[in-house]
Amino acid sequence: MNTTPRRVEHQQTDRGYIPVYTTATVEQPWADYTPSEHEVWATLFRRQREVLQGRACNEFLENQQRFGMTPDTIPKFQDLNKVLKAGTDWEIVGVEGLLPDEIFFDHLANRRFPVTWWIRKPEQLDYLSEPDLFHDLFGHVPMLLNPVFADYVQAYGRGGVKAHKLGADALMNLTRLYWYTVEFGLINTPEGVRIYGSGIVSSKGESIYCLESDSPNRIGFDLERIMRTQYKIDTYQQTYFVIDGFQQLMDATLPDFTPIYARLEDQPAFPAGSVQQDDRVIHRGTGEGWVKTGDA
Ligand code: HBI
Ligand code: FE
Repeated sequence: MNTTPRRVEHQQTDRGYIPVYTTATVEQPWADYTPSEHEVWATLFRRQREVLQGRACNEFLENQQRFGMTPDTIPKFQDLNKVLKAGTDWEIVGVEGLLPDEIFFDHLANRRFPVTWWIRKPEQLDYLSEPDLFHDLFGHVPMLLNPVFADYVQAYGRGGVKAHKLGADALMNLTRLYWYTVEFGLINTPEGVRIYGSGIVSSKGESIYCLESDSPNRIGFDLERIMRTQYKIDTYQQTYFVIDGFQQLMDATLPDFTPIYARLEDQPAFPAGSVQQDDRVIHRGTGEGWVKTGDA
């Protein structure tokens, strides 16, 4: 099996130049993973399970354990799907990598989570610029066992289908919501601020940085604030938004976003690292020691 994914095109977006792969779903070629690929999984799995103790929220850690993922081998989508289907009626589908937005949204709206079948190379343990199996499986799939979060991701997908019809501005607003919640979200818990965002839990450096560095802002969740906030994909985040519970995410998606998008169209965007007057500031970032992804 040729484990080089089929790169079909690159797409210029406001976030940079990103690869977009074939849009079909694919079978996970499990028997073709090499010992070196299982080893990459093992190394990352052990490293992140350790770093996330006391940093990731309990919902993430406990749900991940319910899947029975181990460092021994790359999990089989089929096995995970038994747990996921029974738990929240979601399922994993194999994909080559990043999908065009509207196809990605359609999967989520139908409770299918696209998981990249290939895993990063040993020299990419700390960083790669696109989702791979480790990010998708280790990072995203556990939270889909949380009923409220599972419904939120579906609601996001439905919102995406709608936003895609409304146009580029609406889509940009909605994509920021995904970025600052599903990918880079933090949550307030009785034990302190914890991680639930997938982009963080799959990164050792950012798992430590987001909670322990003085550099980034940590600001209370606010839907419209997030929809106006720019983000970077190739650095650690300069701002993290902190929810008080997963129901807060679900509640935020209940209203129709159409009038919100219309209102936001006339308002300037906020730079990624800015602090605004009405922000519920949990930590005001110093902006110092700001890190390029993969440096730490
Ligand atoms: N495709 N496979 C995959 N995984 C993603 O996380 C993903 C995607 N396509 C688009 C995308 N994410 C984001 O731009 C969405 O928020 C729109
Ligand atoms: Fe992701």
